[in-house]
This record gives sequence, structure tokens and C-alpha cells, in this order.
Amino acid sequence: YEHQYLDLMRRIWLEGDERQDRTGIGTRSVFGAMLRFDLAHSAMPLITTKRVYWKTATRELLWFLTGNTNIRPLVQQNVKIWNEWPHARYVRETGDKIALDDFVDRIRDDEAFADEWGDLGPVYGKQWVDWPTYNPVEGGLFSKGLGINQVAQVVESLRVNPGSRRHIIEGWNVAELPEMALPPCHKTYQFYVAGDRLNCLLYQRSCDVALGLPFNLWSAALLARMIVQQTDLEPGELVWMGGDTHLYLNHEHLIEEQLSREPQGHPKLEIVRRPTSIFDYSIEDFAVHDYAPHGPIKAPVAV
Ligand code: THF
Repeated sequence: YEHQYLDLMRRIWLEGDERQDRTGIGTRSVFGAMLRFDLAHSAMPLITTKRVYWKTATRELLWFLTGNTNIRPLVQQNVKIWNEWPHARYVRETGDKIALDDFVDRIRDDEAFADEWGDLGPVYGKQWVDWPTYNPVEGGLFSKGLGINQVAQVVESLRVNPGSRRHIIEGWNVAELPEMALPPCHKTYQFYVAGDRLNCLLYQRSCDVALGLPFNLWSAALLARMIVQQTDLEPGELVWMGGDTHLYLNHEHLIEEQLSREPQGHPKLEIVRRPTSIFDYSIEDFAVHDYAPHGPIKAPVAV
């Protein structure tokens, strides 16, 4: 299964359109890509040709499900993957050229500072579990209504109406995009029940294949497995679709090294407990078996 990932990486590197991007680093890119993974028998699309920090990706997914959009809970668990964006905003808006590590220490140690500078705006977590609604008020004004918990609604709709074509979790809230530190990349999840199997399709508008995609595949499969457990279904297929699917030019060393490696083994995910709701999972509930990857390959993230 992992050869699909490596083949995509090779194709982009050899044939992708070389272009300037928002971050100024430059990418090679293809438009429109698809990967399919069978999740039956607890199989997971966990990349083995480099070490993927699946616990970090899991903590990120659990943080999405809390609805929190501040990096502080991640920082407190030593998860660093969202630190660059609040840091960049702080430097831009205050002119204080504080080092990233010092900024992150302050987010961890100073709650008021974290409240002011650690928030990413209404990103994934907010839209997933508290999509805002508005009630019209006299005079053409609006008041805030109750937020919509899309995740709870999908779990419920899968239970009561599995054949529905509307099992969707959407991150792309057009009205709120300007307030987000980054518009959602993995923006749409759709679920589909065939027999007793739950299939998941993820559409991602923009994909950093070297750094982000291993995390995104793991997280989507994990979310599907959690929903499988909560709905008493069996794991089906994960279908991943990418829009602008790219490799950053400064990831060359990672790409060359990873393409020289062979996948090894078939990692499996065991969920060791059955929480009472999709919102009650914790990191200790997950155990990965048969994961003996090649070594990690470090590369900088484009901000
Ligand atoms: N922006 C860019 N340019 N790439 C992305 O992958 C990305 N994301 C999220 C939002 N914006 C993005 C952030 N997710 C890593 C992994 C996921 C990220 C950001 C960074 C990363 O650096 N991974 C390293 C180190 C992991 C660690 O230290 O724990 C790795 O080797 O995997 C994708 O959704």
C-alpha cells in the first residue's frame, strides 16, 4: 500500500509543475491525486519509509475534537507542529523578534499570553464541533445561535441512517476564512457505509506530501476507526484525494532518501478501550503494533 505514497512522491518530483507558492519556498506540484487504503483487519496507512510520530498526530486529532483552537494544550503535551504560525503572527504584529523556542516557552508558562497570542482563529476544531450559526434579528442584524457539532451529527446519522449521502464533516467555513491563521487543508471528510463497512473519503485542497501527508493519512484513518467503534461498524476503505499536491523544493534531501528506502511491515492499530462517546478518547486508548519503520528524516515546515 505504501508504494502508492512513494509513487506519488516520485511522480511529483519528476514531473510536477515547478512554481512559486505563498510561502516563497517554491514547490513542484500536481493537481488531482488519489490514494486508497484498506483499513480491514486493523491495518493503518502509517508510513514506514521514515518514522512518523503517530502519537503527535493522534494528540492533534484529539485536540481538534475538543474544539480548542489554541496551541497551548498542544505545547503542554510537547506537540510542536502548530507553533510556527502563532509565532509568525506575533513577530509580524509586535515587531518583537523573539526566537521560536522562547515564544513557545511563554505560551506554555503564561496563560494570559497564550490567550492573546496562541490562538489560530476558528480552524478545524471550532468548525468540526461548534460551527457557528446566526439568527436574524430585527433591523437586518444577526445574533449568534447555538453552534453545530458536525462530528456528533455524523456519528448519529451513521447510526440511524447509514445509507445517507450526507455524512460530511466540513472545515471550509467561507465566512470565517479571513480569521483563520491558515484555511483548512484537509477540508472535507465524507463517510459511506457499504454492508457493515465504514468507508471514509478525505478531500484535501492543498497537500505537503513530504511532511503533512503522513500525518493526514494517519489522522483520517484514526478518525474513521474511532467512528467505526462508536457506530459498531467494521473498518472499510480510506480514499484520499488531493487538489494542489506538492513537494517543497527544500525537502529534496528527504525525498531522495525516502525514495531509496523499501517499506517494511504492516502496522496495525488497536483501540484498547471503548469510550462512551467520540469525544472521550485519550492517547492511552491507542496502541500500534508491527511498526518498525526506517529512521526519521527531518525537514523544515513551510510557514
Ligand atoms: N503547512 C505546511 N507547509 N505543511 C504541513 O504539513 C502543514 N500541515 C499543518 C498545517 N500547515 C501545514 C501542520 N501540520 C509537521 C507535521 C505536521 C504539521 C506541521 C509540521 C512536521 O514538522 N513534522 C515533522 C516533525 C514532527 C515532530 O516534531 O513531532 C516530521 O518529521 O513528521 C499539515 O496538515
